[in-house]
Amino acid sequence: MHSNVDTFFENLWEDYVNITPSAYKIHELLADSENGSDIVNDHVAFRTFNLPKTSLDKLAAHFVAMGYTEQGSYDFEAKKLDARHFEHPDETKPKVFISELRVEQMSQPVQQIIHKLVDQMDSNAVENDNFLYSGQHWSLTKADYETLLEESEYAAWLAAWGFRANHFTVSVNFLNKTKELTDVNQMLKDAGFTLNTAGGEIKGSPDVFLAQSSTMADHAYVKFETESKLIPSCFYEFAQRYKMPDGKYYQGFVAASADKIFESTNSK
Ligand code: OOG
Ligand code: NI
Repeated sequence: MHSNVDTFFENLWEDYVNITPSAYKIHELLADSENGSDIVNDHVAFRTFNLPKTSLDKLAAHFVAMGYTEQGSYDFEAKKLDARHFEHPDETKPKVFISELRVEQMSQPVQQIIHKLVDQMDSNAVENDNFLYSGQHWSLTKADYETLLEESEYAAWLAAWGFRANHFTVSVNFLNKTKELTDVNQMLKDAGFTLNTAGGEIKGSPDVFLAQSSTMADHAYVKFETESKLIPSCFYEFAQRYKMPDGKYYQGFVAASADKIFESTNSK
């Protein structure tokens, strides 16, 4: 288990940018480095299967060991996912959003493929220091990837990319250049990035104390058993938080918005 939060996020970032080169350009675009202002990350997100070797709880244990505590839980009926979020006592550390697929609710063929993958994992792999940026622990055929993709884009993404940050999230509140998500979206579009428009470019609003947007995922080559293929990898998200009536910034997530953010790894 990691003890140093900063080293952990540096390693996680390194793995993420490897398959998400847009992230560098987005940092250049939004950070005000001439004035010494860097990007603050609102949160990072992970995806997993709800099987004993890979459960949300086992991923979360890494964060609990780093001082994080569970703060909220979310249910995604249509996508058959459960999620929880975790916060660190130091508010400048990114929040963590972990979701898991309810494997038992998938069709028999899909369940069989997922079990075939997870059976290839070392039984204690999830406890390794580097597990959360260790990628794929199995070999996957293109045919199996495509079967998963037909039923659950989430399952296909996870089968292809394994365990790693699915996205980092710029905290718009901490930017120097602007503190408005609409401005950020315009800057991104002017620079040629494609935004996720599922449920509208902006998901959420001041009414739910959180507004979010995201790019559509980059594409990167993934190795299947006999060939490589260019598929959606990871994306970048942007979050603007609003004050609640008690004067504190909302720190949770919004299920209706998250439901659409998941679609940032869709092909179309
Ligand atoms: C997570 C999607 C939800 C958010 O901020 O609401 C999310 C995912 O795509 O794995 O990140
Ligand atoms: Ni997110």
